[in-house]
Amino acid sequence: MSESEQDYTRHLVDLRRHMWMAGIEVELRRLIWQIAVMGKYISAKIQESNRKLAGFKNVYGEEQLALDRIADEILKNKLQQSGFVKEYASEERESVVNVGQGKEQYIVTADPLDGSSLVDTNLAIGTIIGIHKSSVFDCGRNSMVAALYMTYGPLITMIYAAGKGAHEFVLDREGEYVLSEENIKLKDKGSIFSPGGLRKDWPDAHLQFIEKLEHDGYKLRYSGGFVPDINQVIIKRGGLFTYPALKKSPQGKLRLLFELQPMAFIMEQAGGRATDGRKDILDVKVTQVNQCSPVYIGSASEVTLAGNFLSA
Ligand code: AFP
Repeated sequence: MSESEQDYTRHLVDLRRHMWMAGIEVELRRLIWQIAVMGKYISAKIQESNRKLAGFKNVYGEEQLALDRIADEILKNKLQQSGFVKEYASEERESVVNVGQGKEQYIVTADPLDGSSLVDTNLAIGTIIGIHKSSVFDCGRNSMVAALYMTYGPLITMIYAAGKGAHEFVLDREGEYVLSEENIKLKDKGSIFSPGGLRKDWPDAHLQFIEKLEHDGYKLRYSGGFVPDINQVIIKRGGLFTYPALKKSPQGKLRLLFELQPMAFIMEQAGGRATDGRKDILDVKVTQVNQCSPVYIGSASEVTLAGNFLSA
C-alpha cells in the first residue's frame, strides 16, 4: 500500500465507530445505525420508482406519492424488528403506533420522505428522524435524545446529533457511512436565506425582516425541500431557513414533530438556533401529532434578528 493510500485508510471513521468513540449509549447507537441503514433501502426505492408516480392523498389532505408510503413501511417494519423502539410516529400516519412490547426505551418520529413532490424533478430529498425517550406529547427539550436526517442527492449523506455535536457522514461505494465533517459549527452569521410561503401571504413584520436580509445582500436559496435547504445552511456554516406564519395559516406549514423538532435539535448541536419567531422550537409543547409551527432556523444572528422584527 502506498503512503497516500495508508493515510486515506487511517482517516476513515465509520458511523458505528464514531458513535462508540463519542460514548453514545449502546442501544441508541445501534438504533441510529439501523435507521441510517434504512436510508440505503429508501434511496434504492427512490431510484426504482422515480418517475413512476402514483397519486394518493395523505392524512393531511396533501398529494401523497407511493414512495412516501414505501419509505414509511420500510421504517416501521425495521423499527418493529429493532428491539429498541416502543412507539413510532410518522407524517404518513394519523396517530402514534405501537411497534414494540412496551418495555423498549425509545420512540421514533419520522418524516419518511420529505420533499417527495420533488422526486420527478431529480432534486435532493430526504428522511428526517427524531428519537425520544419519553412521550412525544411534551416539548422536545424534555423528550428528545437524538435526531438525524439523510439527504438523497448526488451523494447520500447523513447528519446525526445525539447530544455530542452534529456530524456528517457520506455513504461510500462500499455501502459504509464514512465520517466527512465532525463537530460541525455554524458561524454566528451567514449569507444565504430560504424563505418559504408566498410573499403576498407574509405578515408585515416577516416581510420587513426578509426585506432587511435582501437589503443586506443575502442570497436566495430555496429548493422546496426542507432537508436540502437546511442541509445547505448547515454545510455552508450559516444562513437562515424560514417558513413563517401566513395570513391564512398562522401556524405555517411545517410539522413540529416530524420536521421542526429534529432539525432544531441538530441545529442547536451545530451552534445554531431554531425558533417559532419568539420561542425556541424545542420549548414548544407538542399536543397533536400533526401540529404545525412557523419556523426561523439557522445561524444565531439571523434567528435573533427575526425575533426582533416579530416582537417590534
Ligand atoms: P412535500 O413533501 O409535499 O414535497 O413538501 C415539502 C415541504 O414539507 C418541505 O420539505 C418544504 O420546505 C416545504 O414543504 C415547501 O413548501 P412550499 O412548496 O410551500 O414552498
